[in-house]
Amino acid sequence: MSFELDSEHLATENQKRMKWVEEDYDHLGRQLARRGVDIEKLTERAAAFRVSVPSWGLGTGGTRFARFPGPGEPRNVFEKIEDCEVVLKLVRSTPGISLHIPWDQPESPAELKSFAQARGLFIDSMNSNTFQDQPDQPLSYKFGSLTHTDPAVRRQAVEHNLECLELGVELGARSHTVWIGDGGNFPGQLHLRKALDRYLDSVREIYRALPDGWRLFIEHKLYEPAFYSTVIADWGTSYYCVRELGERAFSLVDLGHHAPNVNIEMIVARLVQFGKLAGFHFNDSKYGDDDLDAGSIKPFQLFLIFNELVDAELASVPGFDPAYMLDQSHNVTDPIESLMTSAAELLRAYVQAHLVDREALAQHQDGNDALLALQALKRAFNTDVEPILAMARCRAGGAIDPVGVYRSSGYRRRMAEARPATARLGAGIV
Ligand code: LRH
Ligand code: MN
Repeated sequence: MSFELDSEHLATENQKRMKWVEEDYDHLGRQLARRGVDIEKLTERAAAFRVSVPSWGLGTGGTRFARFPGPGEPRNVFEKIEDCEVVLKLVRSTPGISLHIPWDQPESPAELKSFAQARGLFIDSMNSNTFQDQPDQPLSYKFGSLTHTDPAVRRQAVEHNLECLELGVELGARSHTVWIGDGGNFPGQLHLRKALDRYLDSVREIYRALPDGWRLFIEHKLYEPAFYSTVIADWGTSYYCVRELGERAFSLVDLGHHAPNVNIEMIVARLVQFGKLAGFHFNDSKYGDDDLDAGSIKPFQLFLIFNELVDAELASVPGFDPAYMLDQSHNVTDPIESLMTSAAELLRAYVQAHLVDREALAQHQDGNDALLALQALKRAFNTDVEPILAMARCRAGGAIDPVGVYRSSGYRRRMAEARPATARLGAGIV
């Protein structure tokens, strides 16, 4: 496929919008100057913000009931990378791709790596998969993987993770993410303490094989696919495990993996304080692990999470180096549009969090002035920073209006022609 989203079209579309961006940017600049904020410095920070895209987010997602494929779906990892190039071209903040194995297993790792590099992309985190059985797999993960009662199944799951590490080294990745769905559907099905012991025995082997300079990310999740007990169900269990494993193990926070109303920004503050925050799988949800677009349901929560992250960044908390990744399932939208929009929503929360007057906030906190403390946060959250986001994208060679440029480019229509749909109807997240 050689259809390029050409720079001329991008430039023309930006030209149409440049006047209002400059007007709004200058106006916001004056407003922020009154608050002692230099808009140019903030725009530089915005331009440096990075978030990785999940390879599994480029196809249409689904649920256990059904998946309704969209036109021009990527049929392999190379076409997923082509679509990631479009996202990067238009929003400029997404050079990293997280891969999922075996969904993205390449025949030639070197070919895949150079294919990505040629498009300005790099392979970020590797993700193993012991929550599905592969066609030629000797032993089933129906009753678990790294925590299975059968040592042979645990062995098989550990081996798969070790293969992901080896492949990741060839692809230039620097971290490995382990999420397992292991758990039980009924009381008594699992011995809750022994299951965790088995987990630690297995993951220690993976940790021991971690290549130099790599980090291991442990991802907790409250429930699903297990519906009564999940072995790594919450941040406390994850934190205990990463402490047990060693200094290169960290706890990854997927926003959708918590019970409704859990204070996720406080979990973030704790993991930052303990020096064990791996980073994030950003998305949003109303009920369960809905994997909806980041900032689409609870934008204030997203802001409060970035408020904790920016506070740590400005305080130069030792070892603070979170990996920002999206992990979403695009069931009813064009995945490219959702990924671009979500990357922008993360950047919005990050820039707004830099607008918090932290000196004033500290005074209100020390003075127990709850109302003014909240107002200090709300004032930042209620600031429309869109001109900064648009200007940062535009100065970096991206689009002032990514979705507008993408739609008028006809990319999806061209992909629908170039990528005849495979007759793969069915269900599931990918
Ligand atoms: C589990 C999860 C995990 C991935 C999967 C695709 O719900 O968040 O991060 O492996 O989604
Ligand atoms: Mn996730």
